[in-house]
Amino acid sequence: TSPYHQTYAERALNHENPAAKLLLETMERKKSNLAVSVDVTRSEDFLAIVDAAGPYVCLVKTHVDVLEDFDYSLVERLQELSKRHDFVIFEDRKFADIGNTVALQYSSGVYKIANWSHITNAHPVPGSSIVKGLSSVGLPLGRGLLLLAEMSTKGSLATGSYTEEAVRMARAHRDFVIGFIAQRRMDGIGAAPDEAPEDEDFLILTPGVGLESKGDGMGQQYRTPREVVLDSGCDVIIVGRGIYGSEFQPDTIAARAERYMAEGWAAYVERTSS
Ligand code: S5P
Repeated sequence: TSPYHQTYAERALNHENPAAKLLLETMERKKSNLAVSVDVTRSEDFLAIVDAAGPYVCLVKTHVDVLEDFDYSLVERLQELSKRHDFVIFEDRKFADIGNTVALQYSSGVYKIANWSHITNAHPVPGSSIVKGLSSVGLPLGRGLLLLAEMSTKGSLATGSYTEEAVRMARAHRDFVIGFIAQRRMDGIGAAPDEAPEDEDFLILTPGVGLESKGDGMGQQYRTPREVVLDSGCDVIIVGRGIYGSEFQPDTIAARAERYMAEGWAAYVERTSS
């Protein structure tokens, strides 16, 4: 059976990469394929949102560079919450430079992303040297990388042969590249029928998910959890403003997260039982 029909628990066994395994096991344990994306500028709001949504999510996606009062102690508090609520951490850094530069950006600077983020991501635009650079830092630490094979935005250039090349790049580095940011399953894409490895199992993490809105007036496009998980076969739904809104009210955040979690899981149950 294809990853589309397999359970997250079955798929955890197919993965050697510790970050991929951890994510799949967490999804199964918590019965959640929901990731919350927390794009706010104050650490206090950031931690309150993570704490409120934490019980309902398998993963927290961060953009630590938008925090105007960032201090490295924030990382320790995030790690505490990650232990308390049992979620994986994904810094959405979208690396896009030459191997040597991304290795420095990943390991060093103010954020030292590789120290604490189980998963990060990169644009495939520089070619496979970006994976080499990042894996020189991340692989010894048991980290995992997602390639941006597609984007959720209107007019995205990551389509067609670009997407196919991204999948080929991942296929050549399966120890470190655990999957994609994409809008649909990528199994077998860009491979001749006899070329796609039979055990190919990439994780698909998908942003652009919302129940109340179709877009944000700045190019973002939203689909529902059901469309994303059942129709398109994606594994993790990434929801930001649909959960934390503009008020950052803990009760509202928890209620919305619970709703997205329920919808995402129901779509997965329907998919794996069909
Ligand atoms: O194609 C993409 C890739 C990413 S990682 N489209 C996206 O929206 N993202 C990220 O997902 C984006 O950077 C933001 O952090 C999140 C979506 O947030 P929302 O508030 O629109 O749900």
